Amino acid sequence: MSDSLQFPHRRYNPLQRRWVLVSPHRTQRPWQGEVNRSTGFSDVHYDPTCYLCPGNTRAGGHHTPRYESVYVFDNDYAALLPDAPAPDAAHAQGLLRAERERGRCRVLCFHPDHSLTLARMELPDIRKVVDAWTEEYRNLGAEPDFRYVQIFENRGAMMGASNPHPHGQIWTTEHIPDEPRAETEALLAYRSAHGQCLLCEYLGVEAGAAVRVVCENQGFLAVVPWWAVWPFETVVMARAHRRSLLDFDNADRDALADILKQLTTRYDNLFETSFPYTMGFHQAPTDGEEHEEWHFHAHFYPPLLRSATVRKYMVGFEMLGMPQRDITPESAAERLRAVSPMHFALR
Ligand code: H2U
Ligand code: ZN
Repeated sequence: MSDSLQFPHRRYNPLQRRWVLVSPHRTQRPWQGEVNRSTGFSDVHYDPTCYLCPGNTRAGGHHTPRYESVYVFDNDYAALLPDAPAPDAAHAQGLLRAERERGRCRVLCFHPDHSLTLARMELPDIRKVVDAWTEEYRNLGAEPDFRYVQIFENRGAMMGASNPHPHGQIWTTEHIPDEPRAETEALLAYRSAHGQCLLCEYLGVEAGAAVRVVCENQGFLAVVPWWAVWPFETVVMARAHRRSLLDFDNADRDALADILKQLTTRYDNLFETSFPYTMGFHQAPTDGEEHEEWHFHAHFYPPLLRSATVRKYMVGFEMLGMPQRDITPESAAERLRAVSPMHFALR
């Protein structure tokens, strides 16, 4: 990196059209906090009190069948309802504005084994999760009331996951939520200004520079983006211009399973823990438009900073001004590249 980037500066995020403050000199600060180690792995393969383990009972007396690979069900405590009524007409405009938001929430169990995580699942089993995500996106997206399908995983108690059993969620909404809406607008604006896809171009820049690359395969490139806010934040981009999971061929689906395993393995190895994160896919809205501008990618937002227990807090200037980071994206990527590609618990 050029010497000029050793001093405080701000970096532009063209995908979300905002800035992040980078303060590289602060990484020299002494650290006297705790540096604990805890693997965070369960060695319980079946937990009789887990509502996601096969054969158990969930809230409201629902029964989880003895599933053998993946299992999807409607969230018993769904944040969105398919038939929610519209708020009163008095809220149609003015300062107390409200709108109807219909939707559905689904829970997807990745595997019947309670102790596993994506990082420690076998590739053919992760591939079944990719196929289930694809079917959910296809089916929920085909419902005319729902214009966006958000697939995500909250991993670890630090991120508020209620249960270590390997699972993710899928929420679909009547309106396109703010994050994917902002990205849609940025992708459209870049395309009309440059005649190119922003992420196709960005992928080329990152592959050429190599300094922020964490891992890759034939179908995907994983980088700590130039504009990362979280210390070890990554973006996983499809190498080819794919609008959504529905544009994927068989090789793309295998490659997605592989890159997810590679990346989560490196995350776990970094602090020898079950690395917490929120991850999710951004892809074309399902509002009936073609969305040629869309380029499938995943965001990983992990909270950890220094060890299995020391996390970054978004407080102070970051809540009131803008996000800030000390460790540069380049050194975060270097550290993720330096760990073994083999999971520490499987070695
Ligand atoms: P999280 O661990 O990411 O919170 O996901 C678990 C979801 O499972 C959560 O949204 C749902 C919760 O509402 N759930 C059920 O649908 N049924 C249950 O019996 C318990 C939890
Ligand atoms: Zn379980």
